[in-house]
Amino acid sequence: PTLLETFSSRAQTATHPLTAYLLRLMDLKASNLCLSADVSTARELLQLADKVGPSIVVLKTHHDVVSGWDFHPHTGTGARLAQLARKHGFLIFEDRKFGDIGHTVQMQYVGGSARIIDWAHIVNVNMVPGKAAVTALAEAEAKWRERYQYEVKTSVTVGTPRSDTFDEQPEESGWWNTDEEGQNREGVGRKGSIVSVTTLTQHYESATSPRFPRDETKGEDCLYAGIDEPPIERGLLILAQMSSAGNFMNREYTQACVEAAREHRRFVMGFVSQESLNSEPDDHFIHMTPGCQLPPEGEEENGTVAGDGLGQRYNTPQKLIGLCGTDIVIVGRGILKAGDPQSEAERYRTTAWKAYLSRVTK
Ligand code: 5IU
Repeated sequence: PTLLETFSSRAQTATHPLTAYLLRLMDLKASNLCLSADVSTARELLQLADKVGPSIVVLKTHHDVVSGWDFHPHTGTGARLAQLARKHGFLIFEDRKFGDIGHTVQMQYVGGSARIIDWAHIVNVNMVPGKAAVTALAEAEAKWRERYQYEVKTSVTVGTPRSDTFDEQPEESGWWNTDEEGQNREGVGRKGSIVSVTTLTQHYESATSPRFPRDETKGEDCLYAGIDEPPIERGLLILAQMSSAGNFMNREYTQACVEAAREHRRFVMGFVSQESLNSEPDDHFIHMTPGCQLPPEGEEENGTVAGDGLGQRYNTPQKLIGLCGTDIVIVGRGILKAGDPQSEAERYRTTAWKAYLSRVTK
């Protein structure tokens, strides 16, 4: 699409179902803001997500900087974030920057204590090890989804709670149903252990199926009427350009990222980049951009803001969205360090949205 095309029109042509969903959400919430929720405790993270949720369309996490992260698949931090995502209407982006060989990144994506794929709609990959990491993650997601759909189908067929067992688990089931102690607790068991189909479905509904909020208090007039829960598909962003000074991602590298994205259009939603990288007619990628701050309220802006002294460089939403043509700005400390993060998030939302509006009405 050209830089003039609106988000709602791009939602019609997007290749990835989750991108189409996100673009519709952006249009409905009038937001192209992602909060980088870099706080250090799980408690702060959940409080923040609940407060800022109405202003954002994406919540970016680094689960490994959060102390007290609860790995429980039903009631843990990931599951509770997924609940907040349903309540407020945003997608969760775990900024994991996978960067290992294919086999390893598959395990890191679906396994471990964190089981990122269960609660994060979006993850990203560092392409340094080569394109195989993208293929490997795509394969892991396809397998996970097949499994998910199978569970949903089975439970629908069964209909009512079934107390008998589900013990014909294939070898790879250990991927997704082992809790941290490997115990068969609350229906989540070790590979080969006995798990009821119903419990598994409940597990997915609570932890992974990001059902869209139906705010009962608002009924049909709810703010986001007209949009449903997101599709089951997970999405990937390729890290094509960085905001930090002196990074090693040159033009050639960025172009290789674009090629990898084109090879996996059904899984790659787009890029973490500093500019729009859509150049061919079939490119329907979305761009999220970190390194964004606004000058203090009332001060005039000229496109950039001083960096953080550790290599981070900042551009304003006007420059990133309006001139460079990216779609979503990712803001961390600009919002987190404000006296009132909630109203500061609104200031960023309106500024970034204005930049988008002026871009498409040029
Ligand atoms: N981040 C960057 N630059 C990048 C990439 C990721 O800053 O090029 I890729 C992350 C790091 C941090 C957030 O989690 O985005 C930016 O936070 P601040 O807005 O607080 O600088």
